[in-house]
Amino acid sequence: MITLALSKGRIFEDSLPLLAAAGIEVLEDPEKSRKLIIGTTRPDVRVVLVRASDVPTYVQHGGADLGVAGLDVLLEHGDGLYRPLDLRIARCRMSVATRADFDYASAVRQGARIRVATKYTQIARQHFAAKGVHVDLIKLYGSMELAPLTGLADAIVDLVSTGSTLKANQLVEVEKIMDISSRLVVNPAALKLKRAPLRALIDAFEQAVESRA
Ligand code: PRT
Ligand code: MG
Repeated sequence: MITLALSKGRIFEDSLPLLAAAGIEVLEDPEKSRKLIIGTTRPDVRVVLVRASDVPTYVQHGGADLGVAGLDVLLEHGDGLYRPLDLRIARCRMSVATRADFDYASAVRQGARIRVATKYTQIARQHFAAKGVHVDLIKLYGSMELAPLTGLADAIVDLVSTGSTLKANQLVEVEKIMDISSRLVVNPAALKLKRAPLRALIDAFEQAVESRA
């Protein structure tokens, strides 16, 4: 049995065409069913539904053989996973945003200090360290846009797609940190034990990604 970890929502939706290209259809709609384990048209392949940020944990510890997770989630999780493929789905960017009246250029000159609220503390720490800026990180789990508006922080580091969330909260994107997309991650031990079927699945995904490029 091959177990694939996906999260509900955009990653699940965007993974369906890739699965279809590999000849796999899921037998249930996670938005309608409450089931967490979903069968597929391939009797030896099943999908487990987990929180987006739990996908690396499932794959690393063998709760799933492979999974799909955003680069943001993977960078925050750290090492320990084989990452064979950029699936180019669920694309967005990681950016710094501030209030329009905040002087970001001065705040990030060498040796300055800035207060940054984010869910992505590893990415933010690394980004400001590389610029030589001292950063006071404030860890949040959601509604990050509120932080600069309430004076909790000078800036936020968050994912941006259309930009409408920032705009609705009168924030401006002042710096792009990196482009983000979702990656296929594989448990290294599973790749040894189930080499042939996993390799075939990875190759099918790869071909599907290439043909969509
Ligand atoms: O929701 P939950 O807490 O369970 O987990 P999650 O938020 O991590 O899951 P989900 O499904 O929302 O996101 C899964 C992955 O999709 C992320 O890890 C990203 O790699 C990717 N992705 C792509 C995004 C976006 N686009 C995105 N726009 N993840 C989140 N957003 C959010 C962003 O945080 C911000 O709040 O959408 C808002 C901005 O969108 P715009 O269009 O207004 O700019
Ligand atoms: Mg979400």
